[in-house]
Amino acid sequence: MGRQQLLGAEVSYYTGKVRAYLRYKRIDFEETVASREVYQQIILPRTGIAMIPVLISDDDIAVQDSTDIIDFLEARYPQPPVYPEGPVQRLVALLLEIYGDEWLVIPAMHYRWSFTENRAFAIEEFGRLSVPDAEPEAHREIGEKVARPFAGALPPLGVSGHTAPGIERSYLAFLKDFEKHLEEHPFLLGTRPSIGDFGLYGPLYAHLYRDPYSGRLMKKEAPSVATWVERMRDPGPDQGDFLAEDHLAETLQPILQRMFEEQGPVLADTMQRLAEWAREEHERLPRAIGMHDFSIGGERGQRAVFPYSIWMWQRAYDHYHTLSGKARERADALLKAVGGYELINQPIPQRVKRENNRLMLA
Ligand SMILES: N[C@@H](CCC(=O)N[C@@H](CS)C(=O)NCC(=O)O)C(=O)O
Repeated sequence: MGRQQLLGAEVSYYTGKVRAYLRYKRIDFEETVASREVYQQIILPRTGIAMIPVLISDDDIAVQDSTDIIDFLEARYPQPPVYPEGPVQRLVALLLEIYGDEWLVIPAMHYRWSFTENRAFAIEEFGRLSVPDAEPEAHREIGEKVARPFAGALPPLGVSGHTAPGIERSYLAFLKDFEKHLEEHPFLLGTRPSIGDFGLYGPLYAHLYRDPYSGRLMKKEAPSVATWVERMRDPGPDQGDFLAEDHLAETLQPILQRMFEEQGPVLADTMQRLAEWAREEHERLPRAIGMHDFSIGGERGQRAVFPYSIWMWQRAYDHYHTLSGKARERADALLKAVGGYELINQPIPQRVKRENNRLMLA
């Protein structure tokens, strides 16, 4: 097979996730910077939306969405699989992908856009990637313009002066827990990465490692997390294995517990809100359907309701509901211990699907 083309950027969250996956799988690919020109000439015409990352496969199929890209490639390059065979390990991998994709985006965006040093760094980068040939002075100006919608995503994500201390508390507690886990295990589930590691790498690379202020913070507070980022970025030749017999390290429990405590209520409420929304007539499903309350690190705030999260949740939910017998018992014991049992046993009243890169009611 020939080469895959990845359209994205170093500063981009979800591009990092796919890039790490491609490198781990040793898939031959070329990365093209998503400049303004690339958006106009390739991304928009091929996908209909202004989002990265985009994969243009070696047989010219365009795929957007980091999860869809990974699943598309996983079908073509099954070895070594990033979805563990072990049912409990697979469940945990899917859960932590959701946590990385849909929850750690809160600290990632907060640190990038609320701290002057990171913000200036990101703006310069946005400018440089948007118009690579422009003069350096033009980068800041163009960067400011291009960055505006990203920085503007803070209120919908629930980042405010009020929630900021909670976001930082929650992130630092996560770092501490992940640090403890990584002191014993190179990856979440053993000596090789799973879809859960790729999900966490999204926020933990571009924003929380690579942005200068957050990078120093990570190296100081959680040096093993920084080393894990480097291991994910440049995977060595040894491909390792998942822990035998579907074993799960106990050090993952506090991480899952925090996920269910903070993100769990948001997922539950998003499901209800989506079902209510679906009872009325609408032309199409927007990215956000109103606002709801949430708590993070002990602070309460308001954030937008994102139906996309339910598409991610369906993956973990559907996997769990295929389990029976001993596997189900083991999954249930874990879920009860980390506070996720009720949520995963709550039927999804309105499902969603993705078609032509758009989310819609199923
Ligand atoms: N769930 C999508 C999210 C993609 C995404 O949000 N990409 C960002 C860059 S990292 C983007 O292009 N945002 C533009 C926008 O939100 O309009 C994925 O996994 O690919």
